[in-house]
Amino acid sequence: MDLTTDELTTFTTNGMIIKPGFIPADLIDRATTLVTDWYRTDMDQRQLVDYTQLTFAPELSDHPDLLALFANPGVSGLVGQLLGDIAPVTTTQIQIRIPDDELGQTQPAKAMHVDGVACPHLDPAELRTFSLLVGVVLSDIADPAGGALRYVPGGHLQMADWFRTQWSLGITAQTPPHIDTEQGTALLGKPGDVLLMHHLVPHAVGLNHTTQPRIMAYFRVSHANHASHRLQALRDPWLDFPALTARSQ
Ligand SMILES: O=C(O)CCC(=O)C(=O)O
Ligand SMILES: [Fe+2]
Repeated sequence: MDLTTDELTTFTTNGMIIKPGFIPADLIDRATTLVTDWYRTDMDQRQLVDYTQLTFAPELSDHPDLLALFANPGVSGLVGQLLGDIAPVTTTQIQIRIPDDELGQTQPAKAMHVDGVACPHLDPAELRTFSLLVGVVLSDIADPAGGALRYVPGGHLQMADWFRTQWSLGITAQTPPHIDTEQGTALLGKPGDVLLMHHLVPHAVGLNHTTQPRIMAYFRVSHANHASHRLQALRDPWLDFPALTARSQ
């Protein structure tokens, strides 16, 4: 179950690791049933902008069947290997990209960004950062045009450089121009795949031109000390990853 040396090297270099089919099928079935039932019966399209900015199915964010995707020993073990001590994870974010054709409005796209810094809907002087994004794929994502998450491999090092040398708190740009224009690599996958992504990896999402909703569950994980050094963690990409510090030098 451990991350291999190659995977740790991939994480250091690319800022992310994908573990295909990592979550047991029964946990995935319970979570997908919950979310797809909500999608069919409880979703209120008038709240689409809020859902997209924050979370879909907000009333399910602490549901045990969603939290179980993170709290199972396998995922916790991987996270512990990267971060060591973590702050408790108490909420799930659900992100759905709805097929364009099913909407009477456009679902807002997300330009290249790192989470928690200069969020368009928040005060740019406020940081809502964390250490590691854990993404669990809950639908088949076979087509990059299906609203797939797009990430920039290695972008965590470029972002840290920008935060160190060009950026200051309160700036509203979410990334430097050379990152903003990147297309990014589409995260394709199947239910049960897990993405472990460094908090500084820039990513974006666009419209879903297919007929299937694209569904992800995300957990934002903080190293136990993250809240006391948010600014430094933007500039030192390994501050929250004690196990990787030596490897990245
Ligand atoms: O829709 C997604 O998969 C990711 C959305 C995103 O980047 C975010 O909510 O911060
Ligand atoms: Fe994001």
